[in-house]
Amino acid sequence: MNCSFLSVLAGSLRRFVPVLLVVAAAAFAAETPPAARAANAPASRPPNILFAIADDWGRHAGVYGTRWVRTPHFDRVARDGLLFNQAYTPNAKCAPSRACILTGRNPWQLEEAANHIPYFPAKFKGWGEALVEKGWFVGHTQKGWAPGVAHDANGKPRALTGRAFNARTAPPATTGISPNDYAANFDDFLEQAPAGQPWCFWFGSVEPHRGYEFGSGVAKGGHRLDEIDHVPAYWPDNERVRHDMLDYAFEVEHFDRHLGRMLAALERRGLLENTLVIVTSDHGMPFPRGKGYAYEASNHVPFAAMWPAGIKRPGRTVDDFISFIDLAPTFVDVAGLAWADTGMAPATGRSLTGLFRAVQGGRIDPARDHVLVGKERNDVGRPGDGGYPIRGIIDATSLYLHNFEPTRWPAGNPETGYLDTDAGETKTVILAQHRQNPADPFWALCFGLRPAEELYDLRTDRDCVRNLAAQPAHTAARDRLRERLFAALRQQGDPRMDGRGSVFDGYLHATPANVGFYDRYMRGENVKAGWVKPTDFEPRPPVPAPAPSGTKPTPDATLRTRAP
Ligand SMILES: [Ca+2]
Repeated sequence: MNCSFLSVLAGSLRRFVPVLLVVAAAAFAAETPPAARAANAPASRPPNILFAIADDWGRHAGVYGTRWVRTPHFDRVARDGLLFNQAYTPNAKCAPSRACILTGRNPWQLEEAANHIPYFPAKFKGWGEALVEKGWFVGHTQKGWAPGVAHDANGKPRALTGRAFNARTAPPATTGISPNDYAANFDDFLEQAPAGQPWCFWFGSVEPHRGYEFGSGVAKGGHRLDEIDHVPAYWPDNERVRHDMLDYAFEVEHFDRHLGRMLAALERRGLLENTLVIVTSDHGMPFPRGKGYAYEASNHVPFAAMWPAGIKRPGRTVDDFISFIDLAPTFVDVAGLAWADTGMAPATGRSLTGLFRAVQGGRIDPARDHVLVGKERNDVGRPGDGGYPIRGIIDATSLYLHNFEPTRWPAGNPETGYLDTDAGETKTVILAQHRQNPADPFWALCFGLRPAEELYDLRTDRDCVRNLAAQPAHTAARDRLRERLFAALRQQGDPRMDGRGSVFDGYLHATPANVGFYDRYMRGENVKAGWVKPTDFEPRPPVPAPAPSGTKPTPDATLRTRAP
């Protein structure tokens, strides 16, 4: 055997072995049930877990190419771990998004917890509770699962994300930023973590949730209005909107700075090597047509994972589609637990550990080629506390949405201030423009009625403003996506698929003062909504503006009867 043969052989192996490992990892992830996976988990000590979740942070980070939001610490987690390009929450609102994270189930599989501000059903255990039962030290700072009420079957408050660590405060940089000194509270948590016991900490910032201090991004963050390279096509591009975006950026940077301090604390204590750090956000930015809707800007989230002892070949970028329902199986998996022993309802998501152990980037597991999204009632503000039910599917080329009640207002009724969209400068600008010019296209894009079906080409239309669903050239693609979506929903027991969809509207909102908001307001009662401005309320229902080009309502009555 000569040297040249050896080097050829070695070269062949180098090319071939990664392929084998990838195929093995994909097959492992796709076919191995959770119980068997736990048996295969490394025998060594499970990692600690730091789960950092921002509130309303869209997919804006330096490592994604965003110039106007600076996130050196998120970028570091991605660089020293994995950057996920296609991570989605199933539902772009705080409480349902976090319910999916905790349970591994989609919103339509969570009864009341599909809604925002619900009574979280006692029957659905989360991984935070499961880890405590298995001897983990679990804590959180600020926002865990929220907002809503979570009691056990005996009416006792549940600790879905462990003990609260909120004692430390620091003067905030703006009036919109929390005084919680998140990183100092993490230090307290680490001080109290018993030696030899695995721990899990949930860092739930309330940034960049609104409100913002107007102009703070420029005045205090050192940003410039011309840093923004793209104002989404559904907002007017003017100084007020750009300020609003930079004020959001400044709050993202606050979250990122605390993340940096937490990483430094782990390094100081020699804990970084065997800690799984996952950094993400519950959903997209709190602007019109972002949070609370079901577009790219709503559900597509930043996501990076670092774990020096457990992630192979750090620095990879993963293009597989992953969903928040994959997080619960991941945490149970790395903890070395069998799902069946956790007492949690069956998960729909799948552990990400196969991707951690893979060796290449890009597309890894062929089965991870799409995600499902869907919502029911977010905020109140429609007759009878009705929601705006949507289901959707996203793959590498398309986003398809099915709107089950297209006669309802997607962001909530105009007369009650579009309650699904938090108050803010961009909302104020768009509503003011519309009052001056009823044909203003931005109002129609953000607050106007939607057709029953929407289809967007994500390769050319990331802003999702050119609806192709009614165009003859795209009906085959539309029908194929609808069938794939509905087949998956039927398999997952979605009440929308068998005529029981209205059950979600009937679940009681957990803030008694807001129950029946729309009907009480219209009867003349002085009902308050602290998250919008009095000027957001329209004096009378606007006449719906003509649908923007390509978004004509689908005149397909059979569709509605097929999909109750
Ligand atoms: Ca949120």
